Amino acid sequence: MSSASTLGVAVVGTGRMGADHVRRLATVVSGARVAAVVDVDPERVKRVAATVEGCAAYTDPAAAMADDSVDALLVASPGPAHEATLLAALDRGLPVLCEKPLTPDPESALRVVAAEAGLGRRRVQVGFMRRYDADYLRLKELLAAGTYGRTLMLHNRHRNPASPPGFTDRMTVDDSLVHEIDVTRWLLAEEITAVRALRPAPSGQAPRGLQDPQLFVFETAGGRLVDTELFVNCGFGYQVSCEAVAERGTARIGEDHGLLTNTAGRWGGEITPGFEQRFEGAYDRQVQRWVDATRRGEVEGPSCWDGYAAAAVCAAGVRAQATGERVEVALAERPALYR
Ligand code: ISE
Repeated sequence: MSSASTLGVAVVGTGRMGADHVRRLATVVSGARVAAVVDVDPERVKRVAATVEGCAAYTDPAAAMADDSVDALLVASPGPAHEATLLAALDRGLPVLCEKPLTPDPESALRVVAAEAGLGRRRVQVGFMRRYDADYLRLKELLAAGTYGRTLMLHNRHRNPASPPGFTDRMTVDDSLVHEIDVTRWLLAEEITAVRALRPAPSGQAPRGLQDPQLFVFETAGGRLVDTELFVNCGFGYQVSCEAVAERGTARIGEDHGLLTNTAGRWGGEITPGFEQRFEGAYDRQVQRWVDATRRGEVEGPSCWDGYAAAAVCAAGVRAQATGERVEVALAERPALYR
């Protein structure tokens, strides 16, 4: 580390998530400083760098990696740019927290897995932040303890108020459903083996050409079934919930409304407007834990294998979406590093 006291982080990509991580590293997380920011847009990167004292601005990740004050990378650039950045970082032995997706397809994700496995030690953590959400952690603990017997099914709901411009059917899988894919693998501790995609009557609020809502069904290696309603233009707020059905009980998270009001003959509460608010605590915990582990010279959390496995299920999901058929997931052999 360049400074004994803090981890110098280069944030690669300063769009919606990247800018939020810059703010988080600069004002919320302890033990780190934003040493550099990188973006292909030279104006935007200068603007973001100016918000943090002593922060350098680059338009090329390689230049940031060569900067002596940079000890680690937080990658939040668009998915297709991840592979080149990750391979260069692995080449230099730099620790990385990489926003999901690891890469947008299983082939490139497998190349990253192979590069890290070749080093013989983990360097990369993938930003599946739901694993750091207090409610998901409680659910994981309950299911792992087996208190209600074996888990048989999961019912997920994933609703966004509106999809960003240019959002495609494929992105509903790669950007949105990918969270339920990771949560399923993590909560049930087994791989997803097949995917089906169903199309209910489309909402009139969906942008032209986008199938919305959708219903996905996963089968897992242990014969469990997991369904997910994905509705990315629901219009009313951001809602993510998960109900686990076990042999002797059920458990549900994501229904809490925070402040409840009673007035004028009605009771009510508020729905979070977006994922930054809903998962604020999870993002903070994820980045703090990454900084702490990195300063100890360790890597924890979701691995490149998790990123690859999610990409493989996404590929099956996209085919299921296009064909209407049940599609089996093709998974490579898991390298020893990730067993
Ligand atoms: C976005 O990229 C995210 O990661 C959010 O968590 C998810 O809810 C949203 O649907 C995605 O577009």
